[in-house]
Amino acid sequence: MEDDEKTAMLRKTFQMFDQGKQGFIDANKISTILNTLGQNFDEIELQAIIEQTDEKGTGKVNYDQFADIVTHFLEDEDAEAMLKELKEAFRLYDKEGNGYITTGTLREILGALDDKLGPDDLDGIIAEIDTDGSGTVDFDEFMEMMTGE
Ligand SMILES: [Ca+2]
Repeated sequence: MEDDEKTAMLRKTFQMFDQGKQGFIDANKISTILNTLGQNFDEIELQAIIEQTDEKGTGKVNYDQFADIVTHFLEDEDAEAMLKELKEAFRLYDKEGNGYITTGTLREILGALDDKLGPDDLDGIIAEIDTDGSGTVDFDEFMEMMTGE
């Protein structure tokens, strides 16, 4: 991610959570935000960084503090690289560029990956992956399948 993109994304996220437009958000919302961003983080490390940043222990952070905290975790290049790989893998299966993979295609992929899986096993796995039961797997569902998050 370019720095400009990163800043724009952080601003947007901050504004989304600063619903009262007060210029600060609750520090305890940051773990939810990191989850929303699909960012891996260590809860203890996060708390330590929040405490460092929110020196007075107000439980709130302004945008600059928020950006510092989140950027600390976004610097995890491994996670970024993984997301890129996942997107490429998804594109490979989503040959027509529909933005989803049908569960039929997924069934073929899983069957090819593990020939010990029977039809019932595949049904169970697919029901777990296609969490909204739409009969298609979008990128979010695909990512969940691949990362277990
Ligand atoms: Ca779905």
